[in-house]
Amino acid sequence: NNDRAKWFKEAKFGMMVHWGLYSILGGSYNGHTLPDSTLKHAEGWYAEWAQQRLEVPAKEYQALVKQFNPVNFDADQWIFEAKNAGMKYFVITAKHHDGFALWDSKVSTYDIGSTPYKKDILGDLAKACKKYGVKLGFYYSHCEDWEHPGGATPEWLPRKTDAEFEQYWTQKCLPQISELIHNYNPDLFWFDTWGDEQEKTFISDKRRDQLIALIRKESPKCLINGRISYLNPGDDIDFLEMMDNTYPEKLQTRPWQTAATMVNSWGWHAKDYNWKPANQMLGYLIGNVAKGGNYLLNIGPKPNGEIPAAAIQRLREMGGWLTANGEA
Ligand code: JFZ
Repeated sequence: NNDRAKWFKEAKFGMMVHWGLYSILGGSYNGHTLPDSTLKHAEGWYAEWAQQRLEVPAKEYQALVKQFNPVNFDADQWIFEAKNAGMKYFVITAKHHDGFALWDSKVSTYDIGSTPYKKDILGDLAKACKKYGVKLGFYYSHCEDWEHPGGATPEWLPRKTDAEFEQYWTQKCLPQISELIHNYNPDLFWFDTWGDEQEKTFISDKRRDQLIALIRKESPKCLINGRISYLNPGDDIDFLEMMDNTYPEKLQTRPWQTAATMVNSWGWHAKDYNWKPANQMLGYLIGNVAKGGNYLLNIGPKPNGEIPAAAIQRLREMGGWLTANGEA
């Protein structure tokens, strides 16, 4: 369906947000900070991987729900900054690999309803998106889930059986996708796989098509990204996803985008000072747009709900340039 993706092709520039329990840790745990070569798996900067890479015991990690209290969260301000930067869509981690649901989920207590905050974060964001004319998307980790006993885990941990994964799939993944559609009517789902061994079997063509069919039935307008099955996205997805921070040289035939970071990490990392200058990121945006693609630029808000000042500054610099050049 070419019509469905029309807005996406015209949108060019979007905001991604990684925000969840990992934001509380900010890339550090128990005296270790990512990356840390003294730990076996603490490679890379991705703070949203802290539970696994910094070896946080599951019980202790999951107890972070009692600390998630973003009192300074202001949905209107977030979406205002996105709009002001020239962004036309917004994609937030409804559920990342840790399995925590950023909304009040009926099928899991590992959710916003168990936090002291409790408020309807995704509802407030949906409202603000409507107000500013910004499309709403949800990142949902459909393969990895480190809370459900059947969800996929990193390759160095014991592998779940297919029957166990099926439990996760039918008890948590599919019902939560339905919930997100019915509660918030999103314009897009951003699924995440990267072609590892588990994806090949857990996200079989059959499960991929089952998930696509569910979304098509419940929300015909909703876009689905190619990373629903990195190795085998099939013909029914709406756009391709490049590798993270990767900018293709060639023109693509299908709509596509690059998701990218302002620093090294996606989730908030208090010691990741590797900010890319605004003009460098404008270069990536322009390069992608010249080849018919989009640029989905990520922000990692702090646990209290604030967008880091360095990110705000860059958003405003980019928006200022786009406005001055008649592009926003
Ligand atoms: C995944 C996640 O593991 C990560 O935490 C973040 O959410 C990012 C946007 O997506 O990481 C990936 C996925 C795919 C590739 C690299 C990192 N890839 O294909 O190169």
